[in-house]
Amino acid sequence: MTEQKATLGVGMIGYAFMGAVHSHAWRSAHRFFDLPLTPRMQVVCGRDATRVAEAATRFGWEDSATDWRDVIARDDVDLVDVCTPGDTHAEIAIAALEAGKHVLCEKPLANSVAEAERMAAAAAVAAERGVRTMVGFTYRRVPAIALARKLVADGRLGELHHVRAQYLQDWLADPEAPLSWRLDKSKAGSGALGDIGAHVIDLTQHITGDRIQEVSGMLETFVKERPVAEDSSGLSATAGADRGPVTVDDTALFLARFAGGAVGSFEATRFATGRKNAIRIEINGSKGSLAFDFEDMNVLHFHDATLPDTEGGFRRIVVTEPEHPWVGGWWPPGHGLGYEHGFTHQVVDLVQALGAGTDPAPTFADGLQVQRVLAAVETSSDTRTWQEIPV
Ligand code: SOE
Repeated sequence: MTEQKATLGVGMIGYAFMGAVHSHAWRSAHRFFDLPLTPRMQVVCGRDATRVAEAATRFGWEDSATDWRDVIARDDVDLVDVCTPGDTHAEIAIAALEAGKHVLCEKPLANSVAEAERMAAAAAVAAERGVRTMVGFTYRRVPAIALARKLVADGRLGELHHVRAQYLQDWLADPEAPLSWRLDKSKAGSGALGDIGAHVIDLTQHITGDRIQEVSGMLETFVKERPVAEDSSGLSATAGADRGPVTVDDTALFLARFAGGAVGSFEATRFATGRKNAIRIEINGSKGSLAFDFEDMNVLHFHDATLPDTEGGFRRIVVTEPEHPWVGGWWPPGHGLGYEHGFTHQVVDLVQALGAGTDPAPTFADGLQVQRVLAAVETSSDTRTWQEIPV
């Protein structure tokens, strides 16, 4: 008779793309990894009662709700998973923490530094009561990224000189692609900068173990207005109009100095025609370099500069051995993982931290630091000046 494990009641707010992939993670984590608590998918919440009930059935949630306050009030919910647009992260997460619920919040943490500061403060108070928080920077949980971080930590790259990071998508390159909440500053806070730039800011700091100290940025909006989609309720577009303004950046580029001395170049765009979800990172150090592209996510390229040039060049490491982080829970070597596995690994690490009574990473404080970098890039672009990141 297997021991009956304690359960972790989960309530998820939002059921679109992030809701779908988070649902997959809540369904799969304890079926492939030994966890101290068994997640129980109690309730999913969304504004449209019919559509959220359909989502509950489709994604495996026991119940559905239309008001996130009802989710937070439930005794069978121990953790609230915030999968909504950024304009609601602060209100929902802070209320959930104050109600004693653990919180997993999608990235970026908030739409402003002020909101992120309030969330981090609430998280610090909640942690004193054993209530934990995590921000959903899931690309940290790609095995090849974990290997990259280990190579740097083990000194295999030596002194770091260059950090080169791009996040390239092209789903907005069509000027007739309709307005969505990701193009509305009041909902998303920023465009490519916060949506995907946040990922490469977190990733490069995670891999290097270093922090960005100052930035010089440039934001650009290529397409200033777009067609209004049918379900564009609440967006900035004038009610009844057939076109509305794009109020965020289409692309963000910035230079960075890391505290440890490395220099960085960053690019985040949703107009890189032909690039679908290309997170490209290359780090050059005195003893070696590494290179990664999410569009080939099971591979890490490593150049050992301590070898003679006749034996040099980048080696292609297929990161699918059971000894690589999280891989042992899945398939034999060479079978590969996908986008959704990072979300399952996120749940695995979150639940293991909850079981151990420790703070999951990245914390809300980490999310606040990323928010400060985002804000510094925006200020730099507006003022054409270098901006320091307040510690
Ligand atoms: C859209 O750019 C998006 O869905 C991001 O919001 C996600 O964080 C990223 O994982 C995939 O692309």
